[in-house]
Amino acid sequence: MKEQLQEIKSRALANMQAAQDLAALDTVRVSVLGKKGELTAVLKLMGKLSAEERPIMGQMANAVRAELEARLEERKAELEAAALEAKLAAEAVDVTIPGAEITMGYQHPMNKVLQEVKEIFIGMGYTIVDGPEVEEAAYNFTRLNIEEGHPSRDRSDTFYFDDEDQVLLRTQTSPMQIRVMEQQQPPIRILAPGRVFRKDEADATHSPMFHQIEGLVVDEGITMGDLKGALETLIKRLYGEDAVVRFRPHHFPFTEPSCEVDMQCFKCKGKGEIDGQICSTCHGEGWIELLGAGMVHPKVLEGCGIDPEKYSGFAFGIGLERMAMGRLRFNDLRLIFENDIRFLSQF
Ligand code: 2NL
Repeated sequence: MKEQLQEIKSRALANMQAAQDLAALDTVRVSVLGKKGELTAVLKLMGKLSAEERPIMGQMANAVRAELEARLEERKAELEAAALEAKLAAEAVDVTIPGAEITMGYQHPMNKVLQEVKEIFIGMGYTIVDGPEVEEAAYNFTRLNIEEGHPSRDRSDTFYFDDEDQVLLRTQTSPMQIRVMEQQQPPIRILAPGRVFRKDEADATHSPMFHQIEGLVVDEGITMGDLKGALETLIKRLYGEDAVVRFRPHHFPFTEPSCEVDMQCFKCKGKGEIDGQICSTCHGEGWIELLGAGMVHPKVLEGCGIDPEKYSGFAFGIGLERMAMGRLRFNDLRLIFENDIRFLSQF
C-alpha cells in the first residue's frame, strides 16, 4: 500500500507537470483526488488494514494528499500566469508604431476655379443661375441670332436627339440667359455656369464635354466700359493685379460689337520667346486667349421682350477648363477629366 501511494504520488506529480492548461490540470486532479480518484480509492481500502498500520498509512495518505493539493495550487498558479503572459503578448499594442494615414478629401481643381470665379462675380452683385443640359435649338441657336445653316448648328458640331435638329445638348450656357431675359425685365446681372457639349475630338485643348461660364448684364446705359471693367476685375482677381489684359475685336452673332479678351503670357511676359526658344505656354503668341464677350445684339434683346432702345447689355463666355489650365498652369486638358489622383492631388 505504501508503494502504491508513492506510485500514485509520483505519477500525479508527473501528470501535473505535463498538463499545459487549466483544463488538463483539472483532469489530473479529478483522476487522483476526485470521488472516484486513485487516492480516494486507496483510502477506501484503509478499513482492511490492521489497527497498528491504519494510523501510519492514514498519516502517509494525508501527507500525499496534502502534497498533491499544494502542488496542484502551485501548478495552477503557474499555468494561470503563463496564460496571462500569452494573452498579453498576443494583445500587445506598440504605441510607437505610426498611425494609419488618413487621406483627406479635397475639391477637384475645376470646382476650385469655378468657386473662385463665382465668388468674384457674386461680389459684383451677380446671381448664379442654372438650367437644363438638354435644350431646344430655339434657345441654343435661333434666339441668339444664330441663323439656320450657321456652321455651329451643323450635325458634325452639335449633338442632336431628333431627326429635325430641334432638341440637342446645349453647346453653350446662353439658353439659360435667354430664359431669364424673357421672364424678367432689367436690371439683370447673372452668371450661368455649367456643362456644355460639342462634337470635338478629344486632344490637349478640346473635349466633347467642357464647362462654360457665361455672364450677362442688362440695364439702362450699360456700355463697353462696363464690360471692360467687369472682365478686368475678373482677370486681375484671378491671376493677380499685375495681369495685363487686352481686348481684341472679334465677331459673334449674338453680340455687336464683339471682342475676345487675352491675357499677356505670364511665362514669357508677352515676348513669345524665352532665351531664343518659342514660349511653350503661349506658343510664341505672347498672349493667352481667355474668353469672348460683347454688347448683347439688339435683336437678341428684342427677341426676349426687352426694348433695345431703352436697355443695353454686355455678355461674355468663359471656357472653364482653359481658365483652369491658365490658373493652375498645366497644359493638357485631358488631365482634368482622367481623374488620376496623382494629378489632381497637386492642386
Ligand atoms: C465664346 C464666348 C460668348 C456670349 C458668349 C451671350 C449670351 C447672351 C446674349 C449674348 Cl444671352 N451673348 N453670350 C457673348 C459673347 C461671347 O462666349 O467664345 N463663344 C463662342
